[in-house]
Amino acid sequence: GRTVITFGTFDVFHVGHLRVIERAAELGDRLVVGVSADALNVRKKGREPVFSEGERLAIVAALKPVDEVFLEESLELKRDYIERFAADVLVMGDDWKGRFDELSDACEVVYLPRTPAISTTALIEKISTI
Ligand code: C2G
Repeated sequence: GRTVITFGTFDVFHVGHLRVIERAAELGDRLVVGVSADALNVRKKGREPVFSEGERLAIVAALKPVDEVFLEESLELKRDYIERFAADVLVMGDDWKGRFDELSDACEVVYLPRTPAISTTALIEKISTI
């Protein structure tokens, strides 16, 4: 069977996250999802996610299209994760377009279009102005 791997923070889980996971799952037989660690988010975005890594892992693991989850500790470890899970396809949203092309010797690399007009940042803003 074909194993698909994808990565994300999936903070304040929303329908854009759901859609990319559903579309990733359709590209293979088994979907593995790397959920980025709290420390990785602090390094990358300068703030803690709203939901902890344990909470975000639990939410993503409970989704029907998801077969396995793990904690993504570093953006630089994609090649190791691809090997560890024997992934045939890496899927990322097209906000990452081109960024992982150097991994195409290890597996197929696919960028899917983002769901328009929804983001964690916009949700936080919307909620905070209610
Ligand atoms: N996404 C989407 N549509 C949206 C919002 C997000 O398709 N409206 C997708 C993103 O393109 C990504 C996934 O949902 O593929 C997770 O998004 P984020 O949680 O923002 O993930 P990010 O912090 O970009 O991931 O190795 C990558 C890291 O884990 C970072």
